[in-house]
Amino acid sequence: MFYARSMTAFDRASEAAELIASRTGVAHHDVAIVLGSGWAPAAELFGEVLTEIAFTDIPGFSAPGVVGHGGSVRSLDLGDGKRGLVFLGRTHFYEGRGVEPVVHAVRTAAASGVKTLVLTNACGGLMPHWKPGTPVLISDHINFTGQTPLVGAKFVDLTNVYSPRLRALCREIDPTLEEGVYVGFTGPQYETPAEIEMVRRWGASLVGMSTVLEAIAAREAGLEVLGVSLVTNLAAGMSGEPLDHAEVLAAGQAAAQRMGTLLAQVLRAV
Ligand code: 8IG
Repeated sequence: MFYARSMTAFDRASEAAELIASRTGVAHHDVAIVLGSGWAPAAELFGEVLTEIAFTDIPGFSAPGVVGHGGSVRSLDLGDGKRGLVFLGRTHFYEGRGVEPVVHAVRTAAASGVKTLVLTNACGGLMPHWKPGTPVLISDHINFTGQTPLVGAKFVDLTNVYSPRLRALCREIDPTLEEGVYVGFTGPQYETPAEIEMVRRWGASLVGMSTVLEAIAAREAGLEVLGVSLVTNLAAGMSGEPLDHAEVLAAGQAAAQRMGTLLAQVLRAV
């Protein structure tokens, strides 16, 4: 008797990787980057786009629901025969579809042969000198979502989630880059000033609504991870102004050149 095994999240990622392989004509990609809101202008500097595929064409992906979040995958020529995947936009946990869609791009990248993953995001900053438009390397995270992409007894080590090697490489390229601990909230509401004071005492300096679940899924898959945050606003209660999504997009525009050149060099060096 044959019993059909039901499809797992990893099977769905393999299907997505097959679609990407057939559309791009290459079986493997080497490095992938997930672009958060505000980062799209930087993508123009990464390299020649050979293929662009809408998320709606790829199994398991869906069109992003937020203005300023893209919605496609690009295959890039990085030179020396190296190929990169750029995910323009991501699924957030606050969209209400659970954790699997949030980490699907990461698992698709892993199923595409990728060994190095760059996760970018826009976030709030707790350091007063981090003006909107400041890129910051993620040194570590606090997963405050109450969620995990792992199912079953998978005891994934998270001692060095954000690769010390890749962070050192970034600081060689740009010695002025600072680092911070990122706290992942589910959102979609921003924090209260009391919540910001709480995470400040925990040692956090970046607050956002993405990245942590993707980083965990990436470590489960054995990928080397770099995390870069674009600080687009001071965290709640620090500026005297309410938080606003439009300033996120404006800060991305202003910082695109700096972030684009940094990441273009990183993608070639890894
Ligand atoms: I952009 O201040 C952006 N995303 N949680 N807090 C959280 N997410 C953010 C913030 C912020 N700014």
